[in-house]
Amino acid sequence: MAITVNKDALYEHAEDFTVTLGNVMNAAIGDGTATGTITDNDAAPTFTVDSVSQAEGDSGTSTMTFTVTKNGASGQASHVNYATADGTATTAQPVALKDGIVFQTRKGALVHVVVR
Ligand SMILES: [Ca+2]
Ligand SMILES: [Ca+2]
Repeated sequence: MAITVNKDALYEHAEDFTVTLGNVMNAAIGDGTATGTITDNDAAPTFTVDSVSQAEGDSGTSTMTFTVTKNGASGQASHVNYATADGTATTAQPVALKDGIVFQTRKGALVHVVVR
């Protein structure tokens, strides 16, 4: 027997199905069940984040927004963590750094991460 497999370009888990023998005539069924497994051959999507430059201002606080993009098609949800680290701007200076926020996105979605 031949089973048709539909190809796609989505990153996804392996998928399986069952084949079962039945309605036997003049014989008996021994092991009459089999599993077909379709393993995925597509690359996992990637996350990218763009650098941001913003004027400081003279008083109060402002928000700096970093855009994280998920690149590539996927048949499943993905998530990524982010962390900030001191550079020449540190937590002792006007920029208060923050980390540990998890965001989740599905294929093609854009997520804006706000660092306060
Ligand atoms: Ca494929
Ligand atoms: Ca696939």
